[in-house]
Amino acid sequence: MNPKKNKTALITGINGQDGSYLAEYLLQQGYIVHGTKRLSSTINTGRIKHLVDYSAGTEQQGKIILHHADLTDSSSLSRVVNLCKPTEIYNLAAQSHVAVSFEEPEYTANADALGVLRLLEIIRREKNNIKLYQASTSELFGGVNKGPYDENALIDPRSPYAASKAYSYYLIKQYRMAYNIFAVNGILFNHESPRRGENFVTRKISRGISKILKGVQNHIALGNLDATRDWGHAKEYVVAMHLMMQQNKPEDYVIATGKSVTVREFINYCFNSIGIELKFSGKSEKEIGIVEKINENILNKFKDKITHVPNKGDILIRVDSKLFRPLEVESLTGNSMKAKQNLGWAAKTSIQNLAKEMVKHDLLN
Ligand code: NAP
Ligand code: G4F
Repeated sequence: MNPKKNKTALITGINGQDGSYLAEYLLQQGYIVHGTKRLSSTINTGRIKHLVDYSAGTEQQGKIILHHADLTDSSSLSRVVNLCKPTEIYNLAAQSHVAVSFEEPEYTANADALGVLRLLEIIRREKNNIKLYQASTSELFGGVNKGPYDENALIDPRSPYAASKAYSYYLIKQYRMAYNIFAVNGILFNHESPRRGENFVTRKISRGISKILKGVQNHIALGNLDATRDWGHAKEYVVAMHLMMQQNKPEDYVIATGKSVTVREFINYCFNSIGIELKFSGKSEKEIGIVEKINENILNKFKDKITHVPNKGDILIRVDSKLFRPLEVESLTGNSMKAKQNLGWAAKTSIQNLAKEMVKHDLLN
């Protein structure tokens, strides 16, 4: 008998970037996959539409089974856990945007901090040994020193988002110790893909390039170009989530590539992938990215999708001070040696290939 056959997973936030990849991965592993979405997600299910069977007029008959639930509503969470009786819960749902958390701090805390408390309380009361994966984050580390950060690094949150995730991080540890619940924090560094939300910087850049080349906009407005991030591929990171949940002992893991680059370098990788070389000049909000050189052999590969070819000297990147955050995390690099040793997991996709994949996807779609 396939030992994985009886496993039932519940993924909160299944229609997010990570939820969609994790659902595909767990289906491949033989799981029965349930997921939660919100009423407002009805227009947001693009990433999982290939996993849902709408023909029957219900969302209960596809490869995955969808339920309505909200992290701010414990009765909805409790109802869904009761209905699908999961062996593993992956809590990926969150108000996941750092800048938005400064504008909606109370809502962010309700969903990202108290939401986890609600799930832990349900698991504690159910007494069914349900395992819990909590989507924790490198934002915990805040950047007080240079890193690379591992599982023992100082927690120093710098946004309402990070403070909420810090609360849930500690809660996971406490419930593990107090009630012997199998609960783990996956401390994931930034991970991206063609499915990344459009308001995160990497996707804003890849989509912005596509819009420039289709004549829809003439430049991309961005905030802090000096920020440094350790960017990996989301499709690989969901495998690490699953591995953490299969260990004998529940433990927290940092998941990262170990290499980081600035937003400006990421912009260059994206433009270079389609044959455009930029030159940056000016400082802070006066900084601009100007076309320096065009390699037509590379750009011509996409000629069917391009309606506007930029010229040498065109300004394609501008800095807008409104996009700076009240408090910035300047630099994040992770050390995932523990994951390599215990889980056999390591990141594979280079930042250059990630940038290339995202730009190509946005140009072709
Ligand atoms: P995402 O694309 O923003 O997906 C988040 C999901 O949460 C969406 O499906 C959203 O539903 C749902 N959601 C938001 N508020 C909710 C609420 N109150 N109740 C129920 N569902 C709610 O995020 P992601 O990039 O896949 O990230 C997944 C998780 O990992 C998040 O918890 C994030 O904070 C964390 N994380 C992400 C990264 C990263 O680099 N991607 C790194 C570290 C940690 P709607 O579609 O309805 O809005
Ligand atoms: O893409 P970002 O919004 O991601 P951020 O803030 O690092 O958060 C992401 O990663 C975290 C893990 O470290 C997750 F926990 C979190 O849920 C989320 O997935 O911004 C990256 C950097 C920042 O320093 C930001 O200031 O890019 C800088 N940036 C510059 N211009 C911009 C922009 N960010 C956004 N979103 N939009 C801009 O125009």
